Amino acid sequence: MADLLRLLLRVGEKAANVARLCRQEAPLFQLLVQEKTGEDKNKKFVQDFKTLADVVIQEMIRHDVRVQFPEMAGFIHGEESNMFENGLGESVTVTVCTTEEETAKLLATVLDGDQTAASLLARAIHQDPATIEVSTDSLTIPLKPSELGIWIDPIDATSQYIKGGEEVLEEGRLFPSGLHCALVLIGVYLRSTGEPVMGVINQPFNNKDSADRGWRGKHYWGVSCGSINICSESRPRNRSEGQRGLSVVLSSSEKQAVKEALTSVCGPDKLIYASGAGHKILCVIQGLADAYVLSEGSTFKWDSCAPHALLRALGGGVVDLAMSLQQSDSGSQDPSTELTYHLPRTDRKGAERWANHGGLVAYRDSSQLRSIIGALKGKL
Ligand code: 2IP
Ligand code: CA
Ligand code: CA
Repeated sequence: MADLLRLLLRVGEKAANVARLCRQEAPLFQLLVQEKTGEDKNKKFVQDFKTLADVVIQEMIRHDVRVQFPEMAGFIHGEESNMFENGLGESVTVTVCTTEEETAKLLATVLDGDQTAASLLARAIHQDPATIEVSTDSLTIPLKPSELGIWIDPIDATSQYIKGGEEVLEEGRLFPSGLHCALVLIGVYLRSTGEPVMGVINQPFNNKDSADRGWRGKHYWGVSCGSINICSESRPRNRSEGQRGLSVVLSSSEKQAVKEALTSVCGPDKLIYASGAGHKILCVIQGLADAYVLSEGSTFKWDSCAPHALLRALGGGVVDLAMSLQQSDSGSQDPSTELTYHLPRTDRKGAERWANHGGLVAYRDSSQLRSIIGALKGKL
């Protein structure tokens, strides 16, 4: 299944090209940011453009995976629906066609006849991405496409993507907000058990090239199945927890009770607030924080599947917080609390069926997870 990994890295790079293009090209950028002013007469259509960028990316990934792995066709899910209503109230199904011209024609109908914008998008969708160098050649992954499903979040942290804050990232430092929080997330899970087994994360806006001032991206990947655990990121060194306390990243909207409970295990200034669910898990993967705690059911399977696979490859994971709080203190982590990706909640409708409803804790080290669960027990 190294073929699937290579394909997902390539299609993740194409997705990043589309995301960058929508900010670089004036006709597309205008559509993206006009929403900010809220004064545009055609507001509904303009608001829809950021969703269109998401839909286009998701459909492109779905199309490319389906072409190479037809067995996966019915199991490629994502955040977005491909039914789209244009400014004229017409419903259009957004699909990626065989040729660039056909795709451009279809996109023009969604974009109310805006040929320029449609052609720019279609070109990026059909263009081959730059080659990604990864040492996956000797990698044998014992999985069959007919056993797997995929979760796609075409752009996570859309609000940061639209806002466009530019940060110059520094190694070893967590930057809470900005364009770098926007991520393309592609996660692969086992249909039978729901375990996340492979993940690709593309960060379209990692750094700006000093020569041409264009954005350059970065990609991260991981595979975790059976005895195979490989990740593009290395396991960060464990600093002594006793000396410094844990560092935990949270959503700025996290409950006061959670913040207070965590101060008992966190060092001073070790509660950090950052944007983007995917970005926060990436911070844990990179060792910029020890854990990400979320007490609400405000993330979805497409947010956590890809980064969860990377964390597993590093010896960590993502657990359901509510379930973990109910477990007795046995000293060891119950594997059944890990999030799974194959079953919807039958008592909910729409996107809510796929919410990580119990909240979550993303961690690299299970003893740190135990300290966090211990601190939160009885406090929520
Ligand atoms: C969002 C996005 C938000 C996050 C929310 C996700 O996904 O990652 O940033 O909230 O949970 O569902 P927060 O930043 O408070 O953690 P999207 O941008 O795809 O809607
Ligand atoms: Ca998301
Ligand atoms: Ca999204």
